[in-house]
Amino acid sequence: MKRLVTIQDISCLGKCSLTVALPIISAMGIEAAIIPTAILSTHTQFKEFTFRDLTNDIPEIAKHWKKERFNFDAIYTGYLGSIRQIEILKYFFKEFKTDNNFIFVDPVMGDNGKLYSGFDEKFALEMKELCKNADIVVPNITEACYMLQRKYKEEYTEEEIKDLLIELSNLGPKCSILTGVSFKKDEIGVMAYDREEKRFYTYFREKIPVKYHGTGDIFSSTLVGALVNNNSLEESLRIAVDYVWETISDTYKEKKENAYGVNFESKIPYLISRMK
Ligand code: PXL
Repeated sequence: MKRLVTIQDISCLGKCSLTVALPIISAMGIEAAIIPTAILSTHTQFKEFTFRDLTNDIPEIAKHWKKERFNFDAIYTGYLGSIRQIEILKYFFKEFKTDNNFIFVDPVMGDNGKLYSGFDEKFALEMKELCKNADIVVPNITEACYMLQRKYKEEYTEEEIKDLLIELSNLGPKCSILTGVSFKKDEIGVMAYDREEKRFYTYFREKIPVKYHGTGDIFSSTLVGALVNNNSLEESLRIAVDYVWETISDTYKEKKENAYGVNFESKIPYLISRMK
């Protein structure tokens, strides 16, 4: 059985980070080892939340795993709570990267042109350093702009998105993927660049006029799972976009706004049907 490790927070309620990564990756038939970076009562989009930092546990866990000679088919990082965690993860990557696995960094920091509560520009530049050590990076446009110190805009041309993708992959990753890309009013999806093949990929679905929290984490968890299961980049992007679309569509039938999280659970049978 394939095994990956995912390193991100536990938001106890709110359907994001580890509470979506674990069920999705498991449903895809992959063992999910975890390193929780922090425990929060909810994610940070609620008015209040508790935050227990687990930074000091990470090196201890890594040390134990190294002693046991555990290895992983992928290393997937998401929401990180501090700059020190980024430093520790650079070390973790060196220790656990092999010729047969890949490092997948989702630089979770913000959306809609703004950073989430608790992050600043300095953190974004440190996250950029972590991305230099990745094989695949998956920012949304906001996160890409903060890392590349570009001004965020509401609309982009295809050439501008291609420029962002090339700049991201020139940091180091073989593959850069931008989420939340839209060139037409009624379509939204992803665009990716494979630096070695010098190829761009796009995949769009019809836009559902609502934004739910946690869909970025669902997208990344599904994408990393599809790649670990040996799907091509092109097919993995389709599986991840389609699954996210299904979850949004299902949620939209029952709640149109102020929704925290999507009905990803009811669409797990659909996700399984997409596995070979
Ligand atoms: O979904 C991204 C995410 C993950 N974890 C925490 C968050 C957020 C976004 O706000 O606050 C704790």
